[in-house]
Amino acid sequence: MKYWNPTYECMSRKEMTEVQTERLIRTVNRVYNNVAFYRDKMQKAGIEPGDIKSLEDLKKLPFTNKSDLRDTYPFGMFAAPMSDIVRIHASSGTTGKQTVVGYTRRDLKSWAEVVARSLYSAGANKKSIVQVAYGYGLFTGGLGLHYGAERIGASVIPISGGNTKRQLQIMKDFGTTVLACTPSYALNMAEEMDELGIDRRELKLKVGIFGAEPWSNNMRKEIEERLGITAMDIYGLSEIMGPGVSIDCHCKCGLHVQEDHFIPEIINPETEEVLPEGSNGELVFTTITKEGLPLIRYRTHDISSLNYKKCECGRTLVRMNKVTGRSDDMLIIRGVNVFPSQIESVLLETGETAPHYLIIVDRVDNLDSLEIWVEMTPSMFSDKIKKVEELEARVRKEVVSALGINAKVKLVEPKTIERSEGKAKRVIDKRKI
Ligand code: DLL
Repeated sequence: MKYWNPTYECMSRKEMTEVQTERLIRTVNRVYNNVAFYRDKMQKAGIEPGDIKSLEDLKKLPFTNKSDLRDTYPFGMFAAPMSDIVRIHASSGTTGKQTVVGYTRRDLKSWAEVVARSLYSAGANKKSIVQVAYGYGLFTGGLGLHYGAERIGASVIPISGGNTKRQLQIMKDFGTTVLACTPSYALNMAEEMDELGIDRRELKLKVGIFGAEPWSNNMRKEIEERLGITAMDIYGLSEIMGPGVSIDCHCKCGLHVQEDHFIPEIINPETEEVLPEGSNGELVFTTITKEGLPLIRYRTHDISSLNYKKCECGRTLVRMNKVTGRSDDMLIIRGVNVFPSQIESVLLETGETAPHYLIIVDRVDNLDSLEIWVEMTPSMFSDKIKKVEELEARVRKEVVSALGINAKVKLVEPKTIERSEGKAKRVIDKRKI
């Protein structure tokens, strides 16, 4: 079967609107009655639950920010009593307190359902052997994929992240067909395979379920070629649920959002105005089935756009464009906005370096500087200095012409740049240190 749940994945827009409206009204009542934060916020804005009668009314509701979760740390925004919370996750974040999220039993069921749909959409089924190499623990990646994979009846290998040699041994011995991990870790595995002399034909791997960090389509191609698989993009964030908020289908032309659980909007991050279909802006989600931590108009800071056109795969769920980065990851270099994924795309496009890079931004004499370290391939490493310099100049030219700003490109020895086992760290911004 092609779809895990065709009733919801393929329903008409009219039916979806009815489902969403009913669930939105229920959620607004729930947060108003159970969460002091939302009651106060709505009262201040002069809104009562009764004012929300249709999806059009969504925009009357106030936004929720990550800082609201931090201010009410740890459980202040939970809408269910702790006796009904059966799981707690947290996202580390780079600054300050963690963001804590709680799930009721029903929430866990919904989560497994959306991940089950995602796995089906990516081509997995009950015969699949799924190696979950996302981290298990407070991070939602491991357990999120785990229960979704169990839900479809696949055989799950809960290996978690790290110990790459063992990952590959198990992948080979157990006949893993689906690998779930971050794209940067998948690349790390491909490299380790080359080093160990494992031919990809010795593996049964067919599909990768990659997400939790931005990755370009060029990176997708690179991983697909090196592992001989089809690489699917899975998106999600702990505050909203975890992995499974949206997923690619075989068309790879946008990620279908599980709209009967999460209503997406795109806003202008500065003015907070809702933008029309197709516009690029910040993704905002309202959860409409969650009991533990329902969130109204949660600002993700992720940049994307929405597409309601019919998809070839038959799903009617709205598609969001591949997330190219977060507004807070966007580098402003001498006034020009640059996403790390844009740099990644250019580097991989040249096809002459290894796909491992690090972006270093600094301010020297009051001027921003951009330096890109990119690894040489092992064969290039033995080349003459002149050849290396020529390549440096070529890559630099490509980067400068694509980004429109000056940059220094430095080819570094193989294995100089730290490898990732989870979310990769690609940028060092010394201006912030
Ligand atoms: O990363 C959940 C997840 C786990 C998603 C496994 C997919 C697979 P957080 O740690 O809360 O949750 O981080 C959420 O990661 O706001 C995005 O900025 C980024 N992100 C997640 N998936 C993608 C993706 C998990 N497919 C934050 N593409 C989000 C780009 C992604 N960025």
